[in-house]
Amino acid sequence: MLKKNVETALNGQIRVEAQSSQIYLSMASWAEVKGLEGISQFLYKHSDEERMHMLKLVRYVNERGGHAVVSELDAPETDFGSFQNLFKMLYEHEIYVSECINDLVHVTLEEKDYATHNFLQWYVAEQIEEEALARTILDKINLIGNDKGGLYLFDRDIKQISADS
Ligand code: OFO
Repeated sequence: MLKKNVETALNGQIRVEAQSSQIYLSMASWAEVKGLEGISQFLYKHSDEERMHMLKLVRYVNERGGHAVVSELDAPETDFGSFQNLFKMLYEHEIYVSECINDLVHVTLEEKDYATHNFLQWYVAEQIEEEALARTILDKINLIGNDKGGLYLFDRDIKQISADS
């Protein structure tokens, strides 16, 4: 049975993952409208992955005798300015998510809930990967600068990244 504190913290993370999914969906839609096909494909997939992260938490909370709560979300932005800015926002958002996961892990240690602590290790590992991927993307973006041909290749590359992952 989950302790109340842990259940509340997990429900908070359910909201964070749901919000992440919405933000990336909005980014995907923006990129699609701008004709950035590869980028939008990558972001649609990323949005689905966040929903999967959310669902995994929902199932866990309920399985442990808690009640996973679906809460209201903030409307994400609809205009991301440039694809460079979009990926900067994505990276910053992933750092924020990692901090949320760390706080959550901290609660499980305080409450001596080692089962939940163990369950959360998957998220800890996932965040390492997501941050690394976002950093790689930002490095690529810095390399191409404002070169149009570079953007074409980047869009193609990122399509490949999303097909491989
Ligand atoms: Fe990209 O964040 Fe979920 O965990």
